[in-house]
Amino acid sequence: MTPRSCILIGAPVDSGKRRQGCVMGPDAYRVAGLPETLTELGYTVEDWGNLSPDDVAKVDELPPHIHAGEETIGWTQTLISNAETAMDKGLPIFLGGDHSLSLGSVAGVANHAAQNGRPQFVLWLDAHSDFHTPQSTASGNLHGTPLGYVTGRDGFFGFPEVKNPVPLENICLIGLRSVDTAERDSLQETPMRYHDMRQIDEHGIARPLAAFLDHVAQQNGALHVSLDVDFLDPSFAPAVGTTVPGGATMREAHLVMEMISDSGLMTSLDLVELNPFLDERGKTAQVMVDLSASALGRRVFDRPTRAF
Ligand code: B3U
Ligand code: MN
Ligand code: MN
Repeated sequence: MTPRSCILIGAPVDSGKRRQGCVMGPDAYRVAGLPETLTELGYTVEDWGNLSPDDVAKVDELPPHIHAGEETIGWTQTLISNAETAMDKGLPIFLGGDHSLSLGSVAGVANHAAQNGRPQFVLWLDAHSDFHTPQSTASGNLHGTPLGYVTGRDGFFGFPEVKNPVPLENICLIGLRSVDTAERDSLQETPMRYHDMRQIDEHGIARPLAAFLDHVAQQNGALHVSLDVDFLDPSFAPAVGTTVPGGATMREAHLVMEMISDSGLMTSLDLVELNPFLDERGKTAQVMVDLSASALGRRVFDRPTRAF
């Protein structure tokens, strides 16, 4: 069951790409009322403030085009240990920060699940598949690599060893519409469940999600949800560096979150890639807070009970 205590972990990671601004993300979620919203839903809320990365010496083995590798290694170290500790106390919500924070958040929660004898599952809500390695990424931006890292792909020199790689069968990606050729080729060889927007247009978003949630429930899994702002269509969520048109609507996104809440399976959550510098009067921060509320139990009615 979803715990009744939420731990807010500010992770103002801005090292995973060149365009700056995600450093302001954690505070934007606070200003948009995330702590109060969770309290109103009946949770005890602990705010651990904003973390900072460990200091890391130069790593010569990383390819030269990798941007700010050492800083991301420092974040990964800090986040792994904070994720492990937070999991004992409640449901951590990692306030990003760009998506490179998930190298640490996911590796950390997976360690905790392994210690408790539970399989770890990951739901990746994103326009991108983020399955690169430091060698396969053309951009050199490490926010494109977290799924590569946490599944135990090679080439992450200088990063903490991934003690409990997430099995590929335990990962579901929804919202894909921008996948690089190198990622696409490796993705297609894996047993991951990946669903692009075409599939969602054709079959709806509920079907693949329901199938995945059933699978997690059958195995008594711990479920980490990683929500990238660009999962949403930029018309609803403009505050992101990598807008890709054709994303999820507000209705699809809320439905996803409500189904996650109904399942009672979510054990940790990332809110990533919010760049408040690009926002329109706080609109995107507010949308992310509202979606978090749906994932944590906010409803119009308890359950639809009346026939029509
Ligand atoms: N796949 C591209 C673009 C990208 C990945 N994640 C985001 N953008 N947000 C890359 O740079 O790896
Ligand atoms: Mn992403
Ligand atoms: Mn993305």
